[in-house]
Amino acid sequence: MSSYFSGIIRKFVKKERRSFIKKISLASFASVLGAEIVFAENMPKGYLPVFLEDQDNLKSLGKDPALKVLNDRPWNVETPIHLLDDKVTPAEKMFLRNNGLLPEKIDPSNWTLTIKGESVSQEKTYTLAELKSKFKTHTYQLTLECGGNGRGEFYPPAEGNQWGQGAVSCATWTGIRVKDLLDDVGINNDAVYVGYHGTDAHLSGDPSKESISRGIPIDKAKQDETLIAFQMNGKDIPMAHGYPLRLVAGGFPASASGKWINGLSIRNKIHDGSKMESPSYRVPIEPVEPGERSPDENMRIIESMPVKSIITYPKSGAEFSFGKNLDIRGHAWAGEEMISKVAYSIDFGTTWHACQLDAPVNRFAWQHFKANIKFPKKGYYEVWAMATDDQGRSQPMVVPGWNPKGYLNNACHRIAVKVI
Ligand SMILES: Nc1nc2c(c(=O)[nH]1)N[C@H]1C(S)=C(S)[C@@H](COP(=O)(O)O)O[C@H]1N2
Ligand SMILES: [Mo]
Repeated sequence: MSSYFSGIIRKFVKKERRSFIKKISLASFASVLGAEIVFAENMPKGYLPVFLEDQDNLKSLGKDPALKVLNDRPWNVETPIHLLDDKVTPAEKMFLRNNGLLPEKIDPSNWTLTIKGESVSQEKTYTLAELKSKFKTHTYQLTLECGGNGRGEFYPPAEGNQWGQGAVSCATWTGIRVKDLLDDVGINNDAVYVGYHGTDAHLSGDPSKESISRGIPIDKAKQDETLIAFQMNGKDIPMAHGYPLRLVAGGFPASASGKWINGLSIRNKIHDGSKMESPSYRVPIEPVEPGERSPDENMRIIESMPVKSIITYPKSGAEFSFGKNLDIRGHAWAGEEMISKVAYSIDFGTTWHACQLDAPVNRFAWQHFKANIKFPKKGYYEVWAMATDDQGRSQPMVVPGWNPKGYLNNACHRIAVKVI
C-alpha cells in the first residue's frame, strides 16, 4: 500500500475514536471555518476537515493554533514570526522539530540517565531524583535555532522541511551543568565529544535504530551554560520539548540539544550516532554550485550558528496612518557570539539606521532591538533588519550560499508595511 493511502487510512482510524466530531453539523464546521465548505456533499461521513484536524492536534501538543504544521509524522511545527515577539519564548509558541515519533509513555519515577562511552572509566547511571538533588541547578535563557531554519528560501529547493524563519526559540532552561556531571562520573583525557541518546522511536518503528543521536564537542559540553535541563520557563519541560530531561547547548544548531535523553556517550572520537553522518547538519567548506552535492570530506559539522535577526513587531503587512511614527522591535542572535549592532532600512537596503540594542540576559541568549521609524510619505515600504556580530560579520541581504541540505540561511528579515 502506498504511504499516501496508508496515511489517509491512519487518519480515518484516528477519527473513528472521536465520535463526537461526527455529531457536529456541517453548518457548525462552516461557522468555525468562516466560510462555506464547497463540495461538502462529497465529504465522507465522519470526515474531519484538515483545517480542524491541525487545530485539534496543535491543541493536544500544547501549541497555539496559529502555529503552522509542516508535517505530522514526524511533528514539525513552525512559529509565525510575529508570534515570536515575547522576550522569553512561551511553550505554546515554541517551534517543534522532530526526527522521530514522540515518546508515548514517560514515567519520571523510573527515568534514568546513563553516562557511558570509550572515555569514561566506568559507566554510571543516575535517577532523575539523584540528578536534581546531587548537583547545583542553574538557569539560563538559551537560543535554539534549527540548522534548517529558513530552508524554504533556497533555490533550487533543498530537501527537508521547507521552514520559513520561525524555527527559533529562546526559552529559559533550568538544570544541572554537564561539566558537573562529567566531573562526578570522571572522564578520561582523551574525551573529545559527547553524544546524546533519546527515547523517541525511529520513524520506521525499528527499535534498534535511533531517530537522532547527535552531540557536541567536549569543550562545548564543559561550558557553564550547557545543561542537562529538567525545567523550561520555570516548569517541567513540556512533553513535546523533551520531558523529563533535555541536553541544552545554546548557540549551536538546536539539533545538538537532545530531547528525552536517557544516555550520554563520552567519546574519544567525533560521535557517530544517527544524523551525525554527512550531509546531515553539515555544510560545504567551499561554496558549491546550486543543486550540486559536495564530497563528504568537504563538509563540516555546523557548530556556532550565524548572525541573524527577526522583526517580531509589527506583523508583516501592517497598515498604519501617515504622520505617525512606527515602532518596530525584534531579536538578534549570533550563535556563540554577541550582537554588536542592528540596523534597519526602509529603502531596500540603500541606507541603514541604527536600532537601539539591549545586552543579552546571559551568553547565548538573543538580544532585543527596537527603532522608531518615520516614513516620508504614504505608500508601500519594506522594513529590513540587519544584525552584525562582535566579529564584524553582518547578515547578507540575500540568501547566502546554497548547500545540499539548506542550512544556515541568515538573510536579512524583511516585513511589508503600508502607510495610508
Ligand atoms: N531526541 C530528539 N532530540 C531532538 C530532536 C529529535 O528529533 N529527537 N530534534 C532536534 C532538532 S533537529 C531540533 S531543531 C530541536 C528542536 O527542538 P524543539 O522541538 O524543542 O523546538 O530538537 C533537537 N533534539
Ligand atoms: Mo533541527
